[in-house]
Amino acid sequence: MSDAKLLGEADPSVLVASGQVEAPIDVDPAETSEWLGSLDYVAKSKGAERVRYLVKALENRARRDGVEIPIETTTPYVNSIPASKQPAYPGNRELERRIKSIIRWNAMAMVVRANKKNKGQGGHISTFASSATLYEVAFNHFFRGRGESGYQGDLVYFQGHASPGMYSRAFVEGRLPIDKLENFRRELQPEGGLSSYPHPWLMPSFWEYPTVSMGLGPIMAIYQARFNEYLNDRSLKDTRGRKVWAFLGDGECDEPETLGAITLASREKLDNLIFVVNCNLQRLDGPVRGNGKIIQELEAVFRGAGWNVIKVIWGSDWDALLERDESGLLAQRMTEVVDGQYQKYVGMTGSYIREHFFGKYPELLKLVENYSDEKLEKLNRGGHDPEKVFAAYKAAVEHKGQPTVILAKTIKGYGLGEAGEGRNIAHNQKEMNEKELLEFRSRFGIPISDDQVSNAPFYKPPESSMEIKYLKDKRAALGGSLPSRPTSHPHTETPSLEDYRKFMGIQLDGKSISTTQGFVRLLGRLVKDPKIGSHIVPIVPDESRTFGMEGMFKEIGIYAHAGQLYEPIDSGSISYYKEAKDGQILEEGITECGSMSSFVAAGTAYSAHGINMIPFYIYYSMFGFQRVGDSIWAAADMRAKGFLIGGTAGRTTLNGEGLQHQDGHSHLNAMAFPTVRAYDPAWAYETVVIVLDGMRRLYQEQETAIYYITVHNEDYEMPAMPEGVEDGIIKGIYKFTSVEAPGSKARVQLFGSGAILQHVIEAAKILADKYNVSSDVWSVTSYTQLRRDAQGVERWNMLHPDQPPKMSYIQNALKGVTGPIISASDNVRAVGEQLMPYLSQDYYVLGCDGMGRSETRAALRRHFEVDAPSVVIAALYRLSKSGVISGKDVAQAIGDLGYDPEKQNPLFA
Ligand SMILES: Cc1ncc(C[n+]2csc(CCOP(=O)(O)OP(=O)(O)O)c2C)c(N)n1
Ligand SMILES: [Mg+2]
Repeated sequence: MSDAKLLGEADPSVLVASGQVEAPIDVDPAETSEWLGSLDYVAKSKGAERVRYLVKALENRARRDGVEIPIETTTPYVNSIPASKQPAYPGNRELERRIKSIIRWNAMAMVVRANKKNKGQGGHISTFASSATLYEVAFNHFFRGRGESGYQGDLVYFQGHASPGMYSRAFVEGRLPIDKLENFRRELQPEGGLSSYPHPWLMPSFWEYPTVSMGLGPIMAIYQARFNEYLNDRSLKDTRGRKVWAFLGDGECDEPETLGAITLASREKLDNLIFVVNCNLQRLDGPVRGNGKIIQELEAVFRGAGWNVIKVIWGSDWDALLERDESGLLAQRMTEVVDGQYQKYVGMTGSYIREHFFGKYPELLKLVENYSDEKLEKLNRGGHDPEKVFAAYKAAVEHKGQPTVILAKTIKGYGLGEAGEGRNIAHNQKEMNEKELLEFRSRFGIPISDDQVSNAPFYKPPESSMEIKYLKDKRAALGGSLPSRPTSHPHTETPSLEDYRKFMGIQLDGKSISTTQGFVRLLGRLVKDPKIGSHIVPIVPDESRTFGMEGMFKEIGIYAHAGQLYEPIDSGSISYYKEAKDGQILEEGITECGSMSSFVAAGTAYSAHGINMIPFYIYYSMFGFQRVGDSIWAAADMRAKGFLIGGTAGRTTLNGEGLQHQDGHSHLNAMAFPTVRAYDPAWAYETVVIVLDGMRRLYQEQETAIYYITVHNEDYEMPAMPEGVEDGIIKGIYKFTSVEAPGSKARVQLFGSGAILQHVIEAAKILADKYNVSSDVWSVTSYTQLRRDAQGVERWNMLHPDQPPKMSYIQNALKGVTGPIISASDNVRAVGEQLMPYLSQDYYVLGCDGMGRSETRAALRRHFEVDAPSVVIAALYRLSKSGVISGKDVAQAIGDLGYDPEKQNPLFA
């Protein structure tokens, strides 16, 4: 056996990469035994603390003498909690096993039945099959429900693909009727159905956290746990004792979002957070780490990040073997075998396991000489052993000062046998033949007869049964069932526009500022508002100074659970970097995905905690919808409410930063998000109106929406708000001004948005002064809102052809106006073109299609053809189409305005 390459099965470089370190070879066992004997003596006589001290002292001495000692981030491939430290199991193991088997059966039946009825309906059997014990132990002993208030208990992020298991439990608990289970993935059926995955949008009284876009669940859970601390530290809600659990897959850990924020959790000492990683060693296509060990790799990553790591690898069947493993050879063998090989052992005979696993070393063969092949085949994994899982959860919930990750080893498709247990194809398994169903039924002891089994009928024990009584008692004792989401909304009185008139008069009207500054002044006022001030949550990813928000640092402080442990370098300045335990600003550092997760936590505080928190997430608009669009989609699914503020917006207005910063398409992205109401205001008062109206709708009227408002960083004079424009601002358009040309020969309608409205106003003057054309100038605050309204009206008219047609807001606004319409904005043309089908007038749109670049604003606006002369040319051109002006006159104007007709098309420039 003492082959020099004792650990020879895996390539050493792979072992290092996966956090495994090769064991050195013992060249002097007698000497080793002497040292170990001394250590044993100290351990016995003086305890663990002394042992730690001595080992550290030895290590330090060796390092001083130049001995390189590798830093090990992993422990041997055995359970973190040895059998000797395992607490007694408090539940009825037999009853719990029966309940779990029933839940397993119904979860499987739901998918099999759905696919029998409609081939290809989809669904997942194998994920829950592997994680059933992980969930059931938590349901019976740990997860706390919402309690009497409806807003207590734990916050649980269920792994998306395990949804059938959660539905199945809810069915057995009597929370979901059988009709719903029959309609798994058939959500448009009259009786209603069940959504494929956790979607609060589709099942608002059931699901709380959408997790199926992998990676987003874990990062949202981290920020949720931190937000709970924020609420507590700011004395807004007592969240102590509420745990956040995130269940995820081992394959899911390859998503950058999954692990990307784990250091935040340890830095903030989030001991209210528990990750449970179901390490079934497989993802969709095959092994997660065929040539390595995912559990060891994750242990190293989480340990390095400062987490408490609990490995649950081996079931109780292995305890006796490990106890007799005097030489440590079994632990060594467990460590050296790679995951691809472990996957192979699943479903292999006991004799194969004896030969290939234990057979590597004669000592190990001897260890199992009294074990039958059948017994070897049944040696279970830790994640399927309730006692091991219970021990891990108990340690996790009691752990202080660190978040905990539980790495539980399981088998994908556990119990499916031939139908996919541990097979590479397991993930996509959704059908089972009669033989497989029979085996499954018998293995888990479900009382369904042989002739019934092929239909995979649902099974629920009678209400009077021990199983149902036990399961209900357990949940009642833990505060009720979950998942569960309240559908009523708390009510918050919000300020009115009247309350803000004075503020607008003093701080905005007539000031030469940008809409960004206008917004920041508004935010400064809002955080002091007596009605809602303390509920505002400003969130920034290291961009406060970009937006001129640093003045708020001192005023309301940056949230830091630890307070401020240093004297800030700028402590003398009025806007010094003030961190405080009750700080209000969430300064997230450079992480849009993290900031978005905070937005989600704050924006759903109404359903998670029963209080309205009002998030304002302010960021570079370019790094929003296109960068974290999936997180925004999750926010919409979660029915989050709040305000996204896309700062430094406008492809030509953010001029110096160049191509990767200049956003002209976030409004294009935003239009596809049904709950997002997107605005591109030109004037500071428009922002005030949108925000105040939005707050009223969200927190007073209980609407569900996310407001997206782009703000620009160009200074210009902000006019006072004209009379009677509030409704137009909110609906998306209002007439800002008209310019009459003396002896006018024609009239045009000019639409402008954001910073480009100034150029539209200038164009109106040029048209009047030089070309005798009068115009009406409109501020379009939201093409998307106008389009949605018009589309709804059009649809109604189509479906009610025999009734008088309705008019859309835009049609009404433009009733009686004459002349072609020219639209210009700092966005791609498609944003303005949304209105094309709904306008009877001639409509022509200018915009910023193409890559941005660094230049002056003037040069960029000419380049993209949205400056005043561009608007004038477009207006004259459209007038020429109706014969009011000749083509020759337009050509003349192009020359007069210093325009190069052969200039490059900006789209490809
Ligand atoms: C962002 C994202 N990419 C891809 C998928 C498709 N997908 C669903 S499950 C899955 C494999 C999951 O493997 P793992 O995380 O190990 O979970 P398991 O089912 O094994 O517990 C994949 C690729 C997804 N849901 N989300
Ligand atoms: Mg997996």
